[in-house]
Amino acid sequence: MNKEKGSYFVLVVIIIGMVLAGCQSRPQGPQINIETPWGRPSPKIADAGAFYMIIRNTGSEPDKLIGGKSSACGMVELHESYLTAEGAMGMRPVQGGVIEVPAGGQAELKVGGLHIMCLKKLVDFTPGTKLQLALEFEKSGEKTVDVEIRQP
Ligand SMILES: [Cu+2]
Repeated sequence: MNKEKGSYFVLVVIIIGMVLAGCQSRPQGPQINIETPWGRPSPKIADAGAFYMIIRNTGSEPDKLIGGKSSACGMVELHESYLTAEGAMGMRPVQGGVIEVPAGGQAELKVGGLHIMCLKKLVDFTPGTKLQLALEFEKSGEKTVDVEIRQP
């Protein structure tokens, strides 16, 4: 490639890059991605288990997690942890019944905080296995993820 052709080539690459960058502007509406869904191991006899994950929204509008279901759980609830009047750690269904996922932000579901509660467990939570969990979002609809059972 001679020098003139070389600079022409660079210019074309820059223009293509600019066009592609333009396409990557924020998508309209919410854009939900679920990262590292996991749950702690426990035997089937333990009645409840919790699922944790990061729910990221790269879209231009907020969304809300409104519920979930799994064949591994008789019932799924959205929970938050809180400090009881006695100073102990308790948990309860989230107030308002939803978990907000802000536009361009995230909801972090973690040990000691927000989590998805698997009640009336139907299976062993064996380390290394993956459980299907369907999450229901107000605007984005249903998103199914594989929850990995592992140590924290
Ligand atoms: Cu809970």
